[in-house]
Amino acid sequence: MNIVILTGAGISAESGLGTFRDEGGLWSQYDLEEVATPEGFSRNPGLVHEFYNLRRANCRSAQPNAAHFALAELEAKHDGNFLIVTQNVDDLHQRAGSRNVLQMHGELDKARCIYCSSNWAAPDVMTSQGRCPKCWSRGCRPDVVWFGEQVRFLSEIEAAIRKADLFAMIGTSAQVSPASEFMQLARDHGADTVEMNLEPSAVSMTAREVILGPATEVVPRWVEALLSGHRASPNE
Ligand code: BJW
Repeated sequence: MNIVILTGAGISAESGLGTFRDEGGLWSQYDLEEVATPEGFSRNPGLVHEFYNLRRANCRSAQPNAAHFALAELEAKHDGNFLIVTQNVDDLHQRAGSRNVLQMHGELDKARCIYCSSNWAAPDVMTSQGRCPKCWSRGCRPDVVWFGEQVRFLSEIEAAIRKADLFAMIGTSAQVSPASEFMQLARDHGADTVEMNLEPSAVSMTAREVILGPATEVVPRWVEALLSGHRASPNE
């Protein structure tokens, strides 16, 4: 069986990392046009670096939770292809032990040169004055994907989804494309589709099964059922 899992900010919420669109989330504290677009970065790089420096510090002190660990266990015990596609820029899946992870919106722990595009390990405090270790320019930005920029690994992700027998989406509001289209793609290609979330997402109607609850409770339970063969089948 081929499994593809799509995760969003909700899976890391119980590790203490903020989501974006929930009440009190990051977009209620920061204007997304100012901190998550190339235009915002050109206008005020200092503000954007401050936003990401703070989130990087939070991420470095956060720990993976039971949902991240359950997915790592599923990957280790599953006989077949297994891929986690995450919209998250944190590294909590990898720190929980997951191996096959694609971070489609980039990585908080990396810096990128705006001139030559090379990337390197982010310092604790990044500024635009940081020098690129390759071309020595001063033009340092977080290695993340902002609105209007191309997401990473898209053809690889879509190919895996087309071959998936099971597609599960965890902790995302599915309001940002192209990730918001993955559930439909999986369904169109015959995969069983499951959503796990605190509340229904924008694409819940596309899922065969919607399991509501905190990720640290519902994901380990779902993984246990899957590994023991007790999961509800698509025809039940
Ligand atoms: C729990 C829980 C618990 C809580 N347990 N669950 C009009 C104008 C301009 C652009 C567009 C437009 N219309 C469409 C677009 C495209 C645009 C887009 O989709 N915009 C929409 C907002 C309308 N998309 C893009 O621009 C993308 N690129 C693109 O399309 O490129 C095309 C292109 C082609 C060729 C050349 C060039 C371009 C890029 C999108 C980049 C998104 N970037 C961000 C920031 C990344 C860096 C960072 O982290 O700062 O990614 S925005 C932000 O949203 C972040 C997230 O990954 C992403 C998704 O958020 P997520 O994960 O869903 O979080 P929330 O908060 O929304 O939801 C949390 C969920 O968890 C909720 O459901 C809760 O219920 C749940 N939850 N606690 C379980 N304990």
